[in-house]
Amino acid sequence: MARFERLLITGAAGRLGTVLRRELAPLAAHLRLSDMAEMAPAGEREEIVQCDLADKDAVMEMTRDVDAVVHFGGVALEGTFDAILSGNIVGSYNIYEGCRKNGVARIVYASSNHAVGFHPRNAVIDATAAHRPDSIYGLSKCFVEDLGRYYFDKFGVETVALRIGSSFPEPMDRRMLATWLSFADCAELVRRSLIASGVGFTVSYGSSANKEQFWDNRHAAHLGYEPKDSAEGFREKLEAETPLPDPHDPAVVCVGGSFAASGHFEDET
Ligand code: NAI
Ligand code: 15L
Repeated sequence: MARFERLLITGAAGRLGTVLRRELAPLAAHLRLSDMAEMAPAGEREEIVQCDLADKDAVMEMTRDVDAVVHFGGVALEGTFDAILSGNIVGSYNIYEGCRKNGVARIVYASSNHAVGFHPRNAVIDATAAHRPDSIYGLSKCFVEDLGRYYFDKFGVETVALRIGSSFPEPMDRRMLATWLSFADCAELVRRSLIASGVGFTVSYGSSANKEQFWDNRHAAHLGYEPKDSAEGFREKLEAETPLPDPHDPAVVCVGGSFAASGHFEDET
């Protein structure tokens, strides 16, 4: 049975947005789907809003009459400061303002492991770990997490910030043996983040039930998320395909992998 009258999903044309469009449909009487890219046409009980998150007026309108926002839109990789400023920082500010002014109760935000990407993997961090962004992209995730904290403390708008590891059809390298989040587990984590009561401001890591883990998710136990998949079944294949890495390489030492090891994006382009 639908628990929400209307849910807004941003980034609905993207990799994870496409999964969530399908998987969250039973939760809501209406899904409002937004992206600046073109999407498959609206099905029954769907509404399409094609706009740039940096367009304040469009976002204000789009957040009207929704119960909760699943905010997955934005630049999903390292990029230029201007692109990240517009898509992630201005865009997310517009979402939070729209929610505050339109009385939206909760935002489930796609943060990233890159908000804490400079922590060493062997430290097994939890949700209280300090921000240690590994990129301008990671910095934008730190900003939006703090935006969520601020909007809850001051205005009571709830946030679940999901520090997603690596959500792809399957793990693609050795690091993802720890960071992989299957699409099914990702959808379940978002579903739990939407329906759990009294989340306030919660940070949850997002990975499947992988044998290897870089983080301890006990502070998000109240969400009731129980991952079902595991990267372990891919280990043999991945280890056979990829050479043993240099254990001192920052890409191996740090949670954020190659994001931590690479230089400043704008110097390299
Ligand atoms: P994606 O790139 O496939 O989807 C992002 C969507 O946002 C795209 O459809 C894009 O058109 C849209 N978008 C970008 N800038 C926009 C703007 N200014 N206005 C409106 N729409 C805009 O990426 P993916 O993998 O689906 O990721 C979704 C979210 O999850 C992103 O916020 C990403 O940072 C986050 N995430 C994803 C991880 C993964 O492993 N897939 C890991 C950690 C975080
Ligand atoms: C992310 O935040 C990115 O959106 C995704 O493309 C992957 O790079 C992922 O992190 C990761 O760390 O594997």
